[in-house]
Amino acid sequence: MSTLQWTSDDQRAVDTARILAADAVQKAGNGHPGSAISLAGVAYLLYQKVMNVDPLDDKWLGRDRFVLSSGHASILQYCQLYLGGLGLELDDIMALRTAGSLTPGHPEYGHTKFIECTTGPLGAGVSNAVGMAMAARRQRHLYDPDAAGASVFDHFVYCITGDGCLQEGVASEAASLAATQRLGNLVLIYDDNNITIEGDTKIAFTEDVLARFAALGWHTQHVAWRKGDDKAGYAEDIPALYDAIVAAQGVTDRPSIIKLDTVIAWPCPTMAGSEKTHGSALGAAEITGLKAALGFDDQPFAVDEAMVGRVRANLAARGKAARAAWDARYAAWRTANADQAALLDRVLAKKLPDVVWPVFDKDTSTRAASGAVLSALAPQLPELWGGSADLAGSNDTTMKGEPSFLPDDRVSAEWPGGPGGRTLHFGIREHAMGGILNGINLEGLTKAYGGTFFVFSDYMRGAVRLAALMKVPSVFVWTHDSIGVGEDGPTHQPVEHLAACRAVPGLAVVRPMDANEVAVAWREALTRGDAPVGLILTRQNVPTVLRDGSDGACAPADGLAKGGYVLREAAGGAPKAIIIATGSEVSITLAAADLLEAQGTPTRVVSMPCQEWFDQQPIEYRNQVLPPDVCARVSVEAGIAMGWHKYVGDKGACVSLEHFGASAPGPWLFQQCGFTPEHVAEVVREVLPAAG
Ligand SMILES: Cc1ncc(C[n+]2csc(CCOP(=O)(O)OP(=O)(O)O)c2C)c(N)n1
Ligand SMILES: [Mg+2]
Repeated sequence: MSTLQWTSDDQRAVDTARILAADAVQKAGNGHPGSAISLAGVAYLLYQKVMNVDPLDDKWLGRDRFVLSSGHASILQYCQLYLGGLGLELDDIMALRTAGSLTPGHPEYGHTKFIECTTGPLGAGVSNAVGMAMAARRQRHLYDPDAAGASVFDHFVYCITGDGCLQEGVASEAASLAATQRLGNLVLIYDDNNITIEGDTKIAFTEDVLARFAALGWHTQHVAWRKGDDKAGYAEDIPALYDAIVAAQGVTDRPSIIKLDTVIAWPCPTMAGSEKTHGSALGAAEITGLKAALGFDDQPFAVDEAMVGRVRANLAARGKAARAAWDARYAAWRTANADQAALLDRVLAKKLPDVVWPVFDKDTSTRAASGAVLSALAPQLPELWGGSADLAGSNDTTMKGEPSFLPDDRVSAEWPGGPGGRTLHFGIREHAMGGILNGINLEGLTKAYGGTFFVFSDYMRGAVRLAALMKVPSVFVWTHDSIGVGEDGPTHQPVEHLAACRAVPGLAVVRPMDANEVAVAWREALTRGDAPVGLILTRQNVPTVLRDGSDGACAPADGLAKGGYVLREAAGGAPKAIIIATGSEVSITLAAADLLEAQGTPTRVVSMPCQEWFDQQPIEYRNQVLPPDVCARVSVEAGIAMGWHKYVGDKGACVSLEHFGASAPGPWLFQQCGFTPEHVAEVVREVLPAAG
């Protein structure tokens, strides 16, 4: 027998959520009412009976997390935020999908309170939820290492997905890793309604989803509200679902999936089960029928406010009790764990301690420098953790000597560790890695980075874009950043990737020129905290330039923080030409400037590791670095020129790479493709006459 208490108010609230979904979409003239109507009971059950939620504090550390991976059904979540008194009112529901409303077409993190994650690109939410579940485990081990039994840092992550999410590769990638990681705090509810936009899923999706998840290593349950294809026998058995959720909570060595067979838009009188309800308003007649079936007046937004008040009061009381119990445990935890409490306060304040940053004087690849920085940070920033998509050695993402984040039975001789470890192993799953990093960083009590070859940033682009949209400070470590990769050839040599990444609004693309710029790049990535950062690093060694203030030395690497800076001034201080370069091309550019200087052309070299940060500087600074009257400007970057013209101007030129690379030694390719001091100097000489 289920222990679920379910009153007539509960049922009325669920039915209210259904008619609100129908009315809101009808008023907007567009939207996704179907699964919002049929899943109203599921969402209500989670918010009102299952999850720990404090309506007074959307940032409560003890809260359970909810991710609506089927983001198109945003009105499903908005109705629960309204019914629960979680920051939305009826006016917000009425303003669905209108400009400036708190109820945009898909849930947006940072815009609407109690939305934990921006969703909409199908499958991504599953990877975010997996990341949150991983973060919860590490947070517990980091902040409450001695916890025996429950910790204040424990919480569950609940995720609703549909057919769409589970067709997407990213969900499978993440689900596979979730099982390997034995994420007992993750519960996925799969709305198996056999419907996507093109209709019956049998045309494209015929696998046994539960068998797949069982094979991955998940705990699986099946709750059949629909009996086969028979809509007539449909029974929305909320207690059965509740019991399955309770059972899922009890399974702590594996993530849980509950396959819930539903009929989309049930109980609409004629359209239930139809794909037409997925993404269009139902029409007045159908809504009249729905309201009649549910016993509502035939008026838009006919809400029983007294009932809503009681439902809100229930959730408030439940939240208050949960909060009070948690607050007492939290206070005890703070007393018993003063160091961890200080760490938590610092991390919540988004501050770094006084970090000792490494200083480099030997030539090295920028990826190796990044690895050295991470190892230096390991003891200083306990909140920092990360790993790679099976390229740890290549990406230099491992902090030396740190344990792996693995269940006890998954550690290997090569990778010792445990459930509270620090080195992440994403496997070869770049897209899921991106989503998981976002999920971890959304949880907010640790900072996570992840690496792969830069060329495979394509595979994770969806997650990178969502990180930028959410302003989540994930750090993407992308090594092997150009034709300098060499013999692996064009499949592994990024060409258009710098431009492609710079095209993502809000993503900072940082390509340091040497080891000391790498250290500053990490400092900036970890201190800014309001946007994702891609660190673009070389495979091959590059010179570590002298910055000791001596004659002819380069400027301090701190200039990287401004995105671009005068690395070496022209002799005499009045440049006739400016060469702007990034990463491994900067040292070539310095040599080119030497040639030009020797021939009597005073040449300034600008290191521009991050266009985005440079563009944020005041115009006075930008004009100092790139004086408008010096028009002989050349950019040098081993990638397509797209994006450089705004810096070099009409009279300038770009030394770039407009075609794929080839399988050959990196130095040979640099030579062949014109990335030599001689060629760069020649291009500068070509632009000099026209530039005046
Ligand atoms: C990555 C991605 N591809 C395509 C879409 C467009 N799209 C939105 S919903 C949807 C169908 C989703 O079906 P399902 O998850 O079963 O939702 P239901 O119709 O049952 O509500 C599609 C293709 C998307 N949002 N994201
Ligand atoms: Mg569906």
